Amino acid sequence: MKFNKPFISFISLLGMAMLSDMAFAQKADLSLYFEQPADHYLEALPLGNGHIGALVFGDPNDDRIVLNEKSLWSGGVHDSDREDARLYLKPIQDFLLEGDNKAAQELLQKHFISRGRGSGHGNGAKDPYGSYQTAGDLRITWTDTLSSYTDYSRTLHLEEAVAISRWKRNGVEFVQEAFTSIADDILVVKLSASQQGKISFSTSLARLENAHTRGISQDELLMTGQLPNADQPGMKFAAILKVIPEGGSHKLEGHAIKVENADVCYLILTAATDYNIDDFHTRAGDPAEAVKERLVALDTTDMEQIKQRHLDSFGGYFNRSGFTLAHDNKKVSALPTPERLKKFAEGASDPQLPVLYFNFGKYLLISSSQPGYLPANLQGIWAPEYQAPWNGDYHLNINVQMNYWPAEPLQLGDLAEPVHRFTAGLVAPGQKTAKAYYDASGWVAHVLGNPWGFTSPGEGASWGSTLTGGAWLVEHIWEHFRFNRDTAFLDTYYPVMRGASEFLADILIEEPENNWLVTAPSNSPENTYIMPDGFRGQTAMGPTMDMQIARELFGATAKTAEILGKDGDFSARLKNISRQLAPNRIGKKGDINEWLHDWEDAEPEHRHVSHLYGLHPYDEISPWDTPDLAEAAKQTLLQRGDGGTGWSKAWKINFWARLGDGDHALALIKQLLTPVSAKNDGMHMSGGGTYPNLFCAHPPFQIDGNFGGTAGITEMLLQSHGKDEVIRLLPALPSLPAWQEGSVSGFQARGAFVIDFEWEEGEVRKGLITSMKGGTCYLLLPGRMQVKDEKGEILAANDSPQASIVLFDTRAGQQYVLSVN
Ligand code: FUC
Repeated sequence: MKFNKPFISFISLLGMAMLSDMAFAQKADLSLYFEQPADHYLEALPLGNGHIGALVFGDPNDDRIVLNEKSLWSGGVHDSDREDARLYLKPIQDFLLEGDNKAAQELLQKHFISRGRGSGHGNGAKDPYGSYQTAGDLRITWTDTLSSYTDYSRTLHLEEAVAISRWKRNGVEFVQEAFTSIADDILVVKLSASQQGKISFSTSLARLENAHTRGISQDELLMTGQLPNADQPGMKFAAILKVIPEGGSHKLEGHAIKVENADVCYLILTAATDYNIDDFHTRAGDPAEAVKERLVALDTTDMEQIKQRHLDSFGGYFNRSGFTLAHDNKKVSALPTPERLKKFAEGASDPQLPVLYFNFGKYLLISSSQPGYLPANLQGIWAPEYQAPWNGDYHLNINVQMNYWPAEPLQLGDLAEPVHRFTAGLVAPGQKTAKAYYDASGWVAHVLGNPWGFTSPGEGASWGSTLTGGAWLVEHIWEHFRFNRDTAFLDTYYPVMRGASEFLADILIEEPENNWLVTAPSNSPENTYIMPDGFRGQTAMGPTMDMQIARELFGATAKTAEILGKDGDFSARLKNISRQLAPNRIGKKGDINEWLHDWEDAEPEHRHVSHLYGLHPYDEISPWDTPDLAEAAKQTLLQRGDGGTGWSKAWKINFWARLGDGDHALALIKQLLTPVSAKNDGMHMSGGGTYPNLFCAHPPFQIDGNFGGTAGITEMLLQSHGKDEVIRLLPALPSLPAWQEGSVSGFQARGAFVIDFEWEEGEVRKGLITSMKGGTCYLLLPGRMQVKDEKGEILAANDSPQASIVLFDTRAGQQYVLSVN
């Protein structure tokens, strides 16, 4: 068949019209878009205000919104320390010093793990350790489900933090709009239609266990419950749902509220527990009263104002920073999100997908971590489970830390408050653990963390002995200072740093071959060595990661003491000890040794790359300060390969970015964006990727990879680590054409500088540095560029085509312009 020309152009016009309609439905870099309701939570749209989390399925027949309250944990405060463990410390260390790791590990498993069931091997919901749990479901069951619906779409708008579903039924267009407000601490769902009187549904709150829902008025449902905690009273919780219809009628019917023929209807939900964030040994007030009071205090006469307050509070975080790439491929980027993932994996160009992933990570951080609440956990704030994988806890050997990697560089350091507070909360229980196991001063936390102050070793020798989990958390305190130069903050947290240093300084022992100081017993997170005699084990002394963390912690504590003008002797002691720590060593394969000896790896492609902690997040290894070690780090990564779990791939983006290899970093972004089916939510130790709703797949769903991926992208665009904290623009830009034009705004560098810049043809063309605290700015100034102050005076110029490091003094609040010479 032959078409004439006018017909073809009619068809293409039609195509364009459809495309622009779809483009209206989503912004390629700022929305998640679907053409079906979710039938799995890994297809649902996440909302959160750091306290209340929601996963919206968007079903026009019977909608499910999974609810979470950040502190809703089973279990409770419990003594998991073995009081006699310290008696076994020396015998275990002696075995290690003699090279009998097998005997050391066996003794450790018998006497040096946590008391009781520990985390219940990741299934501790009914143990004292507990599990993060869902608060239940909010259901919206429409009255008319017989006639079918058409024209369905649902979109998560990241800039507004609003989830919208649309559909048509019997010629009427329906819209469901949902958001969680940081400002008012509520979830709001608005149901509207294109004709009056069409909103008819019933709504209920359901939880499968330990809860009871009842109507407390014609328009309010109250769910209350109490979770298990071994033989003691567990956590109490409550959720309240209020229905505010306009027009029509409504009434309480059993445990549900039925609304008939309304024009518009709002649902408002809030939730609380009796967890006391300031002191987890005591209980906060009755959560049922708390939620009722919150609703009484809320003025619902002007719902538009509530929406505006939401947009303002969320936007206040989201709009601080931005990243754009100029190129788009609308043919792919206008498709539903799961199809974009699929096409991207097949090799289609979709430059906006990594940008979307970046924006989504920022969105998730704002939504799952707000000051005054617990940190983002293994699933952020989103869990439909009663037994979350690994209890949805705070793993301290990479996971919770990775959650916070994007915070400081995206000017969201205030959202790291929960992890700083959490760290401070570990000091008291960690002091007890330090005494019980090591007879040491200071405080320790190992691999596991929960809201109940768990600091004991884990219950398995093969993974539970890493004793630098707490020290790694302290890095976030120091990094917060590096980025913000906030001395008052440092003063507040100095005792936490000091205590972590005291512990490590106290427990180090001298190994016999080189007389280096080492930790013992410990693990290199979850990896297995093969000793020359063939023994495969995990219990070790002086794993490289511990040594790197110790150097970082001692250095940070000593510097802090100097800044604060205190503890001169202690800081001298730390500096002295630092010099005796086992150094990084390059092994026979050209890689960095993971253990004190150059032992073989039982799993050469193991997901943890702990011995590169010194490359990232810590910065004692870099291509410019330590080129040999940087080369060995590269060999390590090549030998490890690009596989692994979601978070492992995300970490590797950061590693390659720090090695200045944007192409390899982009290859890892591709790896991380490998589509994983929502149904693949079982436990796998490799394979990671991305679920249809862009949640990171370990599998199962684990949010750390989202945050690590976002942080990795920032590392590709801006770095400020290493000696002198030199600001480097585009340190690891991929060579792919699609990345050659773009912009960055509001990224933060160490030294308290905020940076904006634009690039074309892969070259920075202009930029702006805002100095927040004054001080000297070290900048790797791109070739043929200059820096001027606000008066137009040239402060630094680079006449050569190569980038070169310049420094200039800045004043707080002043801006410095980068332009081409
Ligand atoms: C660490 C990792 C696992 C998983 C768990 C929650 O132990 O080794 O892969 O992420 O945390």
